[in-house]
Amino acid sequence: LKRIADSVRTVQEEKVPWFPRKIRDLDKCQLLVTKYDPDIDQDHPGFSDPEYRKRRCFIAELAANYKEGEQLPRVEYTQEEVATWRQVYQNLRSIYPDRACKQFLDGLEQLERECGYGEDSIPQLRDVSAFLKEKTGFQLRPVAGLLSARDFLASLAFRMFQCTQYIRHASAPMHSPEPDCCHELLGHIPMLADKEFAQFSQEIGLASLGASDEDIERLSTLYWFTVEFGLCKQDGTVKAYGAGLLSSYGELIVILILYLSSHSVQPHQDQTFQPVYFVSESFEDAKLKMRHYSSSIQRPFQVRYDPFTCSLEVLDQP
Ligand code: HBI
Ligand code: FE
Repeated sequence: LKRIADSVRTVQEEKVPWFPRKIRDLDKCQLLVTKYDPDIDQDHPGFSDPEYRKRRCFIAELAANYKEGEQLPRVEYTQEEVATWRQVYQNLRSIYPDRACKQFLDGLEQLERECGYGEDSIPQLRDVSAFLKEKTGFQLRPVAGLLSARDFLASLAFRMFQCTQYIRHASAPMHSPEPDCCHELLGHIPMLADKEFAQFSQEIGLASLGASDEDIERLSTLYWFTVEFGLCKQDGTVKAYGAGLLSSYGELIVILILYLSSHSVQPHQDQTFQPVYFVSESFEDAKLKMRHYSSSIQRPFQVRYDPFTCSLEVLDQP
């Protein structure tokens, strides 16, 4: 009998994983995944560069010490770091008009006009966060590296985007296995200046709160094939809106050749180029499909975001 009672309790306790209710709770959503860490991964371009690893520790520390509501830390970037940024910026910027979707180009142009985006300096999270807050209500907070999917998605529910602040190693400017500031600032931020996309992102986040591990895995796959590697049809051709594409020169060049290969969802692999892409008929279409999917997630409660207090109302909780 005791054993039955114990197992009943376990089932009830496991039913709803903890999730943040107010924006300050995001201080507790900082679980990192270390799979591409330059201190651990021997294939990381910075693995045998002690200077680089020291720099990464310094910037990681800034993120680890950050608490919600504080001013976002500024980083004084070195000449070498700015040179890497310049190379990435110039290369990508030259092919965006051809390869990126309208919403992205529009966001990037606004960032260049109003937020100091350009090849000469790496934008500071503080400035970018203030810019986004005015456009779509999204804000940034610093994160030390690749975040667990659950914590990453949960922050989107609050229109908070967790942003890395270090830059990739100078020896490999064209592709990075982990997110870095080129990926965030060039790949993600221009899209987050679009109202519709911001809404889409928050909805994925809301769907993830308190979801089971299996559902997090599925939402994460959905995120991967849309927000990270999504393509959409525009003006009779295929354009990129996924941040993984828009921050990787090589990938952005080859997608138009590869996308014909398949349209189906497959387990992702992020070490080399994506073998499979997902093309939506339109951006709107991707949003509807995501909504349809997330409404199928079973939860014993509903969440409603209150934009006045930046907190969640949880309804029907047992
Ligand atoms: N962490 N820092 C960071 N940046 C991301 O873009 C990111 C992440 N963790 C997970 C993630 N993206 C997604 O690919 C999904 O797993 C949710
Ligand atoms: Fe990303």
